[in-house]
Amino acid sequence: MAMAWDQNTLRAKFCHALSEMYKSEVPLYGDLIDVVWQADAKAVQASKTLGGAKAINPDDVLPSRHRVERHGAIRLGTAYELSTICRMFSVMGMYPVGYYDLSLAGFPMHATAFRPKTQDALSQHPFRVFTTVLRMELLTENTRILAQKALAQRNIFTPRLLELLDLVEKNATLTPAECAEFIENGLETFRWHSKATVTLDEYMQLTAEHPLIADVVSFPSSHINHLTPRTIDIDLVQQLMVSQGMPAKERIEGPPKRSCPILLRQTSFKALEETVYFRNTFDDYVKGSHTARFGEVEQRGYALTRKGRQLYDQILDRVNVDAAKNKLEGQDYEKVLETHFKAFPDSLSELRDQNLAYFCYRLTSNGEKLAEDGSMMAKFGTKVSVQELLDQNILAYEPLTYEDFLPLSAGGIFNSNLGNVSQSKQLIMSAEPDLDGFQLCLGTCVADEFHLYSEMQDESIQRCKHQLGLEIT
Ligand code: OOG
Ligand code: NI
Repeated sequence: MAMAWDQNTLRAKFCHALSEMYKSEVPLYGDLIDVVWQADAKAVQASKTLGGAKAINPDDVLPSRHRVERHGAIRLGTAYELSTICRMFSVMGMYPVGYYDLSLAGFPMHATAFRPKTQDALSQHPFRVFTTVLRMELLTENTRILAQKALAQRNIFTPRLLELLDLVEKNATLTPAECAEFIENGLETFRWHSKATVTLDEYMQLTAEHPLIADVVSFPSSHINHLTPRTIDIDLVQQLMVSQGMPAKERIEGPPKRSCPILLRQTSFKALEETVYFRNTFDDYVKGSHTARFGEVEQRGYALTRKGRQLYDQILDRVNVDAAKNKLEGQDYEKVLETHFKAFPDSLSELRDQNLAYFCYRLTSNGEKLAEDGSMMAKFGTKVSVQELLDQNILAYEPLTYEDFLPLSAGGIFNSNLGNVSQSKQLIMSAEPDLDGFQLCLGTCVADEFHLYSEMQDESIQRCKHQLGLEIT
């Protein structure tokens, strides 16, 4: 009899298989994983020596959640590719969350992240895939025609994968054997192919307009372009990458180092130049090269509310205006970044009081005792505020982790790996975000990430309320 499949297990297995494939394709990625291990071991050791004074999120050092890739990224060309990837990821419990307008950073693309949506699924296996798709309307006409022709000739999904998608949608079950086939066939979509589907001339034309267009359009699959483990000390990883002679990106993207880490900080080693064989007019191949694949590291901080995110965006904007005006780079840029970010509160209580971040609430041991002996009603009546329960040491809170991405940081990662030389820059820079167009290609809606965090926060309050037998206002 057919068995229902477990999405979390399938996602974990797929991520593992993808990681093995990528390590064999890009050996430097394996070296990066070693660097992350070294850095994390050192950070844990340093924290012990300090008597644990340096805060380390216990979730971060749990091997089960931490020692796996947190995300990967792919770039797609058509609505068909995007909607089919959406079907494929949903089998693994990964759903489109968030809309990212990359024209902000000068790229003719927009994106979403396919990821687990619940705290339970995230903690079972957090893997997600940042997925971009070309915006044809932002290409010049000649390039668009060439891109559309090349994309129309490829199918990045194996016939068996497409059958399995139909099957699972019809029956809502997958047998263990079908799950194994799903992984094997699914990997083919992400595999690297050194034989391009275009000629060298066509490749040059695409690259001249934007290297990213060439990366999306020239190959028979949508190769995974990077995988990203999580670290607890990204500054140390950056330092180790440089000292071990890895081709590290110049700077860490995102906010500066703080006592309360917010959102996301990322760095990478730069993409490698790889041999590619381009189609020749006579059905043979000419040798050339392509640069796209790299390895990345991320350190995750707290999820911000819309208000917190607005403040983050405003500050980053000020930093970038300042940096552009004074042509700041390297250490000078870092200093300005740090100075401007002093305007962002850096203590848990301020972040909470000013409604800048999301939190998960739970009962303290004192709260649990009170809940057990049923004396809450007598003490507070039926209605009481969260603040009062915090003041009375009945509730405690901890920040929710940011599970999403940042478009400008993504732009920085793109840039250090591809270069930003666009012939249709005017078109791109004046573009508006196009969420409707994106959702039309996707065939469904993207979830709003703020809504998901706020739901998690509310649910935690509901749980406390239930345990205490109170109405919390
Ligand atoms: C995606 C870059 C975005 C991140 O970590 O921000 C990304 C890409 O290079 O295709 O993965
Ligand atoms: Ni990434």
